[in-house]
Amino acid sequence: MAASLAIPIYSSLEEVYCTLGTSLKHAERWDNLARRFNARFGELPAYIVRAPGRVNLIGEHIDYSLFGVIPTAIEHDILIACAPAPFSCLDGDTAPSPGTVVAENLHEEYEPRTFAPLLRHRNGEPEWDLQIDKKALRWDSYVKAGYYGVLNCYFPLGAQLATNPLASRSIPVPVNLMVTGAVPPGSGLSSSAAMVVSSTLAFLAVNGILTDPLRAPNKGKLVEMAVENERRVGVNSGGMDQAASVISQAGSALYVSFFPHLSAQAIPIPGTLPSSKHRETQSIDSTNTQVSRATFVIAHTLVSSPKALHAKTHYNLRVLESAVAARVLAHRLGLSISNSKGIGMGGNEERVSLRGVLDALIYREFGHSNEESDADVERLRKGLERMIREVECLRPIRGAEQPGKQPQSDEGQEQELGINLDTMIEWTGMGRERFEDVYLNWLEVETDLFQLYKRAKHCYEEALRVLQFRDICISTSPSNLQSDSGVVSPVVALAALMDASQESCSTLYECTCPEIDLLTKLAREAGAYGSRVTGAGWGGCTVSLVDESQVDAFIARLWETYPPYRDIIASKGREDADEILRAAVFATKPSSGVCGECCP
Ligand code: NG1
Ligand code: MG
Repeated sequence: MAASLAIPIYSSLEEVYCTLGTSLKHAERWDNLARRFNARFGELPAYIVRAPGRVNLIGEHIDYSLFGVIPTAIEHDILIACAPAPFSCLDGDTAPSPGTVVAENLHEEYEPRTFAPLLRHRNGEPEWDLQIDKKALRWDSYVKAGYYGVLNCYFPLGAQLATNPLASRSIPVPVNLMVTGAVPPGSGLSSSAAMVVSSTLAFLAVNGILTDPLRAPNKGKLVEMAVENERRVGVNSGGMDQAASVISQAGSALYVSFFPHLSAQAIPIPGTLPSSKHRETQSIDSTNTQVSRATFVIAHTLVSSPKALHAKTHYNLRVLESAVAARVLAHRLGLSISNSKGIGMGGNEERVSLRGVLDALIYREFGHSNEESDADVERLRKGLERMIREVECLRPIRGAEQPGKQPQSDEGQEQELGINLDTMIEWTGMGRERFEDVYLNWLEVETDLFQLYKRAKHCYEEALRVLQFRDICISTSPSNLQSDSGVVSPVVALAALMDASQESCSTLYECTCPEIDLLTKLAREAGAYGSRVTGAGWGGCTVSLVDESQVDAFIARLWETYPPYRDIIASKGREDADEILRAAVFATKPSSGVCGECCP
């Protein structure tokens, strides 16, 4: 097995200022943004920064449980042009307070916003307050999220000021900025992370931090800042999107792992692997592999999923269920969770993650090591297989006082049961007060029944699928693989993992919706090797693995068969529908992560 490229995320961010080998299409966007900035603010921007969205190939809803995932940045990105504001360019006659921001967006539906960081006191300590309204979905909340990171890290207040070596002796400058985004919002392609990452970069740039080698954050730090501060908008996300947006390398997928700390590996994507030509030849003779390339095609369900608005009943509820499932498993398996570092969720070591429980099991059964050597990957795999068996003790059984009793009801029915809050607290072995302190004060959720079994089962099985996906991608000899159904090409094996992931997201994690289930089914019928939801789900996009030579036919077939696309064609006519359809379904190339340019 070939070692794939470990990316030095702790090297400096200098390459952010690269000479951009952008295509003409992109160069025009940069020029246009600079022109519009000039027209609005009376000068050219000092910097333009870029952060891309991402598509997740496999590993859904497991990043916050600290399991590795395989996303890749896409070409769609967010650009921010920015400059320190000369006083005369700010609206109004009075001098702006420190760090005032005038934020404009080239897209008309997003209104211009002006805001300034306020000082408030909590427990006697001063802190920055940018007043993010979590109840309203506002585009500038993501700009503010990025700004928080820069203010807290480089302009600390109170006691922090004396102890933080990065602290600036000056005050944050007033900023003019202009945004243009090409990542569709609410679609699982991480427009939010692209906004937060690009906003962080913009505020670092205008305050002179990005160009100061002694203070500029490295890529790992930039990811951490963006993850921590995106949570201020209300979703307790993992770190996949920000890592993909910052660290991705053109032409590769990214294996991102979060345990025991953030690390990333560029892995070749299956486009370079031989694949079977047609889906019908799924089981093929090993000597008969035809060399063709596979491509990822993204298709939008046209169902928008405003994740921040329904976090209580969807995303954050899943985070909580995963965390509590971990706690119950640790309790049931008698695993000590107190001496492992880096296993806690949301910065609390007591809130063990599903990955942390696995680590404690591996430590007890096989001895411990944090290195990701082949032997450790083997231990990880064995540990995952074991946990997949152990999660059976979380089955909600009607009338059972304790988890672990033999199931009595029929499986389908029992899967829907779930457990109520009282039972869940009892299962953790914690007192109510401590439970509330550790879990309910952390995340606000709304549900009658919690699903620990289904969530933990999805998580461990999905984590295993990620390892299998990675193994296939980095295998040096992409010859055909032996599988239960005979010999298959690597692409077919990857596609089978994607299909299994989709099934699990639909039935166990319940993060899809009827439109996603339908679109992935239609994608397979249209010739995709495999197809699945990508991103948080409940709407948004699917990703399909398609033979490169079949991409146009595949896309045309989806336009004809997915009812919402058909409706658009029926109401607008094929020609007028073209632009919408091309934006909804497109092939994607793995793109590079963040970059920026100092303007002359
Ligand atoms: P989306 O909604 O696709 O940007 C979210 C989380 C990820 C991850 C996925 C599900 C944010 C910023 N990102 O992604 O961390 O948990 O869902 O795999 O919320
Ligand atoms: Mg997002």
